[in-house]
Amino acid sequence: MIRGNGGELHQLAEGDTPVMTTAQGGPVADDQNTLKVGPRGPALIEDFHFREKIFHFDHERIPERVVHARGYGAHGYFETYESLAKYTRADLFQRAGEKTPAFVRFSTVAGSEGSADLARDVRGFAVKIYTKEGNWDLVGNNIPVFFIQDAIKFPDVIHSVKPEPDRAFPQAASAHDNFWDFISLTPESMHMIMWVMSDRAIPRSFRFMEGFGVHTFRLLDAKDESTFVKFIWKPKLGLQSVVWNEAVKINGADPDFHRRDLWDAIQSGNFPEWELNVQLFDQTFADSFDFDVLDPTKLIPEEILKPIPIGRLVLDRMPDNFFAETEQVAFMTQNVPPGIDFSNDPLLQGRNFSYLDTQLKRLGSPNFTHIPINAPKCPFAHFQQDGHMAMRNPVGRTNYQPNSRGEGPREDPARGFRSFAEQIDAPKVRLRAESFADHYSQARQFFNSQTVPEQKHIAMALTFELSKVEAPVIRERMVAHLLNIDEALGATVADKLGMEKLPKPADAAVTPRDDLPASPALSIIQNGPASFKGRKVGVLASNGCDGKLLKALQVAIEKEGAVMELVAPKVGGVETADGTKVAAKHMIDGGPSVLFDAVVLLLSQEGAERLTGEAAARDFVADAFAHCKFIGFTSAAVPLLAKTGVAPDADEGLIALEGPTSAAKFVESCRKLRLWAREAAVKL
Ligand code: HDD
Repeated sequence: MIRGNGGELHQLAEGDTPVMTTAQGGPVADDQNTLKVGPRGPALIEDFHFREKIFHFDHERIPERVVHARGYGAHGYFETYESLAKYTRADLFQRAGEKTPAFVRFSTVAGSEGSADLARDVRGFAVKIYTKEGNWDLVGNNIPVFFIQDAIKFPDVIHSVKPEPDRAFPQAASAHDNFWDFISLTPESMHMIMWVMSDRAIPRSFRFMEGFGVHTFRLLDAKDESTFVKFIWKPKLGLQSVVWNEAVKINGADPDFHRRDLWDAIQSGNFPEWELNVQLFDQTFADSFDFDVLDPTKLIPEEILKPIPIGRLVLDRMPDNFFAETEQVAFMTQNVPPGIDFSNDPLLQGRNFSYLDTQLKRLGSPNFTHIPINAPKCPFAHFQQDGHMAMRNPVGRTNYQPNSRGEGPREDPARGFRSFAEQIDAPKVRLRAESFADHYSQARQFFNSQTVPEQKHIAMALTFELSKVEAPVIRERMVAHLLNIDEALGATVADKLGMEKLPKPADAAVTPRDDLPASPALSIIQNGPASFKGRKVGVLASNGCDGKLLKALQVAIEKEGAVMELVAPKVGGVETADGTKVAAKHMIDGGPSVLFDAVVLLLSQEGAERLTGEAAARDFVADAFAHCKFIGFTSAAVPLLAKTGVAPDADEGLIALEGPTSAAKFVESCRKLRLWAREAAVKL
């Protein structure tokens, strides 16, 4: 129901259905039939209710975001751990334990609003914190570096990844000529490319990914002294991604996989949490660091500069209305409170123009700050007035400063935002700094920091993407870059693409370094969770299955903080051997194993016999095995395993469930999330 600002127009008794009205408030008598001359028409233009209804419907859409169109948001709060007054005068960091309201929107970059969640893509991680001194927007990604060094190239990188302009495909996919053509001609993108080809680009859940502010920012203390800072969000539930073969299938089985995951978690009270970490450094560190801290294609390894946790973000409430909040939320990098300032990173400087401009296009009025999701939650006062949809206008006669009536707000040099007074004496030029010229060393460091399965996934992703590129010259140019990152990687990709001979390594402005030590913080597998908390087990059950074991599984899974969902031949559920009826969440065709982190085959002999004949059941098992998941099974389920070519003792990821204590043991094994040792055998 839509409520007017002045309260309810129609006073309702408890239980009454409200009277439908037009947008002007007029009660409606008939919403089923247009006004016509006689029952068989023609229709009359006089029908103002019909015209208003259709007019409004015709205008329901606003332009989707030119990037990050598909997103999902949630409300929550940021809690400060300790006072950071030593480094910043930003109000939200002054008092230990203080909670500040926040709104977060996660997104994919390339796909349209209706695209699938598991595209191989960067994920946006945009946080708006409604501080007492104005909104702070930390508009980050789940990857700490970016494709380009200068904002002037942003339209090019985005044009290249979006659907090609003549044919309008592929949707939400970088696997096409235009993208790789641009990338192969842009060596500065190589570090980011390694991240995008890694499993970071196919996260299992928004809840299991990191967020990065990417740029170097400044913190300013009460005396305007500056400390450089990089911001990192770390998920309390640890990192986790899926594998590509799984991602492709999830997109078919549940294109809203990430949305549903966040919705389910928050609605069931399992509020996801991230810690905000900072890497703090001064000019001396910046001068001595191997790379330029203003270059957004570089990161500072955590092993060199330890991130310090300074607070936590908890998401505990879904929006009431997706459009009003998630679609209309307007993030802007230039929204920083006093005490936080920009660096000269040329990408950040360009972003500070783009975000304000894009909101006007999207939301249609300079008054987009009047929309509740964008309005500050602190007192505010200015003389900006009028314009489309102005909801708040100054009252009284005076709408300017200075004025001789002593009316209206005045600026306050002590409390207001002050920029860092950096001395700059340099010519006005269009030049890229030489300190930005090393494009391969950190790409190599990233690759060297991955575990063997992760390195393999990168090689497979590159092969897949380049296999979709039609022009051999683009494939060759990319392999030439890969040879500068890791020779074996370049050779593997070339071989898998069927290239007859290796190209010459690409010319490098700076010789790639091989003395940068591996950084374990860059690997997902080395930063997984300690428990199975927040994960999901799919139990494939049949009539006549062991009810006690089912109960024991449920108890063990819930004790771990995970969720169990029942998959059955019929969604009505199953009747266990002891006659208990249990409802299912999915029927087998609608609940493939790609939707779960681990699976159990809880079958009776008769159930197993029936299911061995069903493709969906065989796929359930085959995919769980191929995706290196832990599989619990009752002895009656062995024929189903056999039918899919899986030996019940193939590896330690296959766990026979005998008796109620086996349930707890199975859940304990699941803490490892995946049995990567199996991967070589399944040849995914
Ligand atoms: Fe951007 C949206 C993150 C570079 C221009 N960007 C947008 C969103 C995120 C990012 C998370 C979605 C916000 C939301 O949920 O509404 N963008 C980044 C990061 C970048 C980056 C981490 C590099 C470090 N972006 C970047 C550049 C430009 C833009 C260089 C332009 C010069 N970005 C935009 C935009 C968008 C946007 C066109 C589209 C919709 C919007 O802003 O509100 O202004």
